[in-house]
Amino acid sequence: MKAPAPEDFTSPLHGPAVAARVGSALGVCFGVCFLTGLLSHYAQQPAQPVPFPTSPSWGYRVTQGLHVVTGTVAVPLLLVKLWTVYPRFFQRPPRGLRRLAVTALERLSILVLVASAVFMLVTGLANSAQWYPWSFSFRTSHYAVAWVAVGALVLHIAVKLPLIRTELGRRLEEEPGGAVLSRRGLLRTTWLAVGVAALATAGSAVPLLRRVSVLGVRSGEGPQDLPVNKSAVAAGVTATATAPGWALTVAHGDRTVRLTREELLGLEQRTEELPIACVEGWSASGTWTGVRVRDLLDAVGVPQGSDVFVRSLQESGPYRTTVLQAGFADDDRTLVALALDGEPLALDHGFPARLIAPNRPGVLQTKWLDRLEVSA
Ligand SMILES: Nc1nc2c(c(=O)[nH]1)N[C@H]1C(S)=C(S)[C@@H](COP(=O)(O)O)O[C@H]1N2
Ligand SMILES: [Mo]
Repeated sequence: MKAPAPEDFTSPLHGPAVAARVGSALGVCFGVCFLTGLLSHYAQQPAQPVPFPTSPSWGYRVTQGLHVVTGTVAVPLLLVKLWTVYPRFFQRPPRGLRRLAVTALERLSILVLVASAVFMLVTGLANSAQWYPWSFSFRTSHYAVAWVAVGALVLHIAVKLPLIRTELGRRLEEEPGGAVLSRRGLLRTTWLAVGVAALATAGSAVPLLRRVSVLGVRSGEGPQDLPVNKSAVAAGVTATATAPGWALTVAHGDRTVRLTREELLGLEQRTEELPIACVEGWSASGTWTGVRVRDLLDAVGVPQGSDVFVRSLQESGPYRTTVLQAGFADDDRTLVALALDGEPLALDHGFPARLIAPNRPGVLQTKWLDRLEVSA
């Protein structure tokens, strides 16, 4: 059997008009996804040469929501884009060494682009569904491959720019009858799929959309109207978190205070409305009451501008410890929360006490606190 040639695919759906339009939308999605991803990666860096801002408190909620929505929307766009251009895969290699080399390089760059884009979307989607079927670190690999994808994308756009400009500048005439699906029809269907994907994901970050959010798997469950990322049982802290002897240790060098929950409740209580914004894209706002972290640091003489090492009762796992950078530690809204929406914190939300800070990725909002420490 003879392999097909690009000329065998006569449908205009495989032409450059559709590819340029869908490709442009895909480029915008990848761009937004890349920039918001860089931001999220930086926010999770323990040492930050430029301090991550603590305001607006909902900033990370918006950027990470956008990250997951643009990533999800890129899936139907990438599928349509690949389908429109796949006949080019069957192009015969040209004659002549020079042209052959150029073609080989171009093909190689496309291969890198497609492979890295698929990797980004698959790992990202799996992560936002809390499914980790691999053993490598999600954040490290997702971040590294993002640079490969963007590099290959920039090269691809540079090579295709003249074609893209011509195609986008030309009006898309409805082709004379006969076609089962017109180019405009395909584009309309694509935009519709994009809209559905966006709505289905955005619901986990936008309260009004929650009911239509079928892909927002994490929305709505959990006590106190807030989703739960890791439960107390899963973290193995049920016994230690409910032990009557629990106390929060606040240490500055060898100056140490230990405060029971009763004692913490006896200190000045502050109430802040702050969101939990998970890297997986879901987010929800809560009204938190507890003690200002800065008040606790003052009690052991911690100077302004100090990073705080935070430790959970949880005995293992990547979120057992976090660094609360100075900017967050000194912000008046950063609390050791004891209550949520006027009720004692649920065990799954970090009872007896959890950290909550403005504009901070959910992964760093440590639950089941054990110790806050600044080295002297
Ligand atoms: N000790 C500890 N704290 C943790 C986690 C964890 O696994 N262990 N998960 C974090 C993540 S990923 C998120 S999104 C938030 C979710 O808080 P919630 O479960 O109260 O909504 O808690 C954070 N705090
Ligand atoms: Mo999270």
